[in-house]
Amino acid sequence: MVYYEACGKAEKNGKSVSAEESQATCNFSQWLFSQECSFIAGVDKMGVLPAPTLPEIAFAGRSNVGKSSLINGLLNRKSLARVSHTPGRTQQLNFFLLGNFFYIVDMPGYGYAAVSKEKIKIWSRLIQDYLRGRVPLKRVFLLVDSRHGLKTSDQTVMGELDKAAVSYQIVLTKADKSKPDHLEELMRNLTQTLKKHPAAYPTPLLTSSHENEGLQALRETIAELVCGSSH
Ligand SMILES: Nc1nc2c(ncn2[C@@H]2O[C@H](COP(=O)(O)OP(=O)(O)O)[C@@H](O)[C@H]2O)c(=O)[nH]1
Ligand SMILES: [Mg+2]
Repeated sequence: MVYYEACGKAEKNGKSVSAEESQATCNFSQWLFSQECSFIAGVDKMGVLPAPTLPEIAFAGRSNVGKSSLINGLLNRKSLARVSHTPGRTQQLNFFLLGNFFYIVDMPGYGYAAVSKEKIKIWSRLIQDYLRGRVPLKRVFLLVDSRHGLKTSDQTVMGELDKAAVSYQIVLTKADKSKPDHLEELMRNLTQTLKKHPAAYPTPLLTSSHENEGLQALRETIAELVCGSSH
């Protein structure tokens, strides 16, 4: 029962589901994210992408948004961040294989201080190359710091994703740093903004890696995307 409660509401896509179904989704996603996770490849614009044989989900966001913390939190481990911080890999698409089920793609952070324009140019070229016809990519999770909301660089990336018609979803990070009123207003405004973005998933997810908030909901969203809903 404790296990079930840890998994949140008995609801899927806004519809109520039975406790049994909710429990099964929860069990499956927790099992999925406890699988072995291994670094497969760091890919730059000249590089070769892994064969498109498995589904992929990608994480993107400004530098320091909390991407490494979130990915580590989802997986309950620390190794992914270490790999992605390795010099030379910070401007690559880093591919990780979870079990033998799907790839997690850690995208380069963008929008950092003085070099933001140059970095976003490099990032844009890389993402465009990656996105062009990348059939197995199920969704890009675009991380946004809940204290700051959307920055210009986030909007640029959202424009790129809309143009490439790649499904993406905003994940708000560091929820523990803000008051509930601020978060409520941010969610309301974002939901309005997202209506104007054709490739955006309409609802953002609210998370805190430090307080383990929203991580299970994100695991379940990903499990559904990569493995379908039959679990
Ligand atoms: N308060 C709070 N800080 C966080 C959270 N997630 C990450 N951080 C902090 O934000 C900073 C950047 O985190 P990191 O995961 O390295 O971000 P990345 O550059 O996007 O990979 C670090 O100091 C983290 O401790 C969170 O959920 N809450
Ligand atoms: Mg990082």
